[in-house]
Amino acid sequence: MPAVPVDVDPFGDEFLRDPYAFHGALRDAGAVIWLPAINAFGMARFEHVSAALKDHETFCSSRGVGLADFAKEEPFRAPSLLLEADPPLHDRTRQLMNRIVSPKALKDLRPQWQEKADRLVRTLATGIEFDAVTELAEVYPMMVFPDTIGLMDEGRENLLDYAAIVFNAFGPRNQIFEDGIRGSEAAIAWVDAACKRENLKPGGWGMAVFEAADRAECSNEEAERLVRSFLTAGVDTTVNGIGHLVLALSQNPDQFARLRADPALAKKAFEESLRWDSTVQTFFRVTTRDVEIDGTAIPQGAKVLLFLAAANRDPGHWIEPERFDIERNVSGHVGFGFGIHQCLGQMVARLEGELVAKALAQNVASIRPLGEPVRRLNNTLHALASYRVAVQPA
Ligand code: OVV
Repeated sequence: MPAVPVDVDPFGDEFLRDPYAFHGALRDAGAVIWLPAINAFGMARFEHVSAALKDHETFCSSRGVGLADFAKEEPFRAPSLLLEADPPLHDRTRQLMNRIVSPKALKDLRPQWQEKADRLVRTLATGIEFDAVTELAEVYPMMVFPDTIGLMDEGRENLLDYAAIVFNAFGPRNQIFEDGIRGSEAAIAWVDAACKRENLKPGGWGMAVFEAADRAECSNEEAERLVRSFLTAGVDTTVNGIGHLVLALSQNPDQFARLRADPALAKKAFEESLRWDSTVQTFFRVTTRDVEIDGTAIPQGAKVLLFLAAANRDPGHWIEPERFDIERNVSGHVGFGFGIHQCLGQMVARLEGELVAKALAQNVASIRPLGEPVRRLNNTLHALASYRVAVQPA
């Protein structure tokens, strides 16, 4: 059976502005769909998205996890040694990085990160209103993450621009990509410099990668590129994760009341916000062989777009998936992916999200939307530009 064609452009403005309006049609069309707009296959049901993520031998990453097929096209930048790699390379680099982003490292960071979240949220709560994106979601990760890596102080504001460019580059070379890339040479040059050993502070996660290189766990060139992974994946993701956490809590006062009554639900609240609105909406894989999914053939060497966010709201898997419910069991959600590539920084993101949720629960009596969020269109991220909320301090 051939894949059912679905005539929507998953990187068009209309789709990116409200992807959730289109996901139902994608899931309903079939287990495997054909997307003529981008000449690629797609999967949007939970069962098949999570199965593909788990089967990295059939659905590989080394030919790129964006639309560009590295077997046929020049990558936008030197491929990531984690995200755009398969075993055995991936397993070596991932092991090295896992030792740095360890439970112990996160445990040590918690007290300082908690104090920073508390102070920021308490200050914001004393006003009548604030912008949950520009004054909270974009601020908090920048208060904690660059220092943890040990980044140079000058020019850190380039991180958000750089990440937006790279996440756009996973899609086609559309207007969104072109608009982002214009005038971006400085941000790219800054990131290249920031990844170098001589520009990293001692004691940070960046220098720790070079110390692994000194132990011959990787080359110095590989170390630079692994540090680049921290810089690319570590900021815009948590910015928008936290943004959508606040969006969800403010639009669902009953859930915020539950959280206020039991701040220990903070961790679950952030996890549910990631299921409910998944920051990384999509990633591609490439088939390493002819494969049949639910009776539909996908040939070897095909790009397959995995709709993570659609899987996370699949009514075939979740009860009332549109409902934001912080007490829901969200285990198995694919907001951080699944399998060997599952987010390296998930503990970092969870810690940031939990601490912001907890700070809101303890310091804010009410938080309500002042209108709709303003979106920033990105080919991969569900991103926010601005979201004003009214607050009362606790
Ligand atoms: C998950 C992710 C997104 C973007 C870049 C990277 C990883 C990387 O490894 O560079």
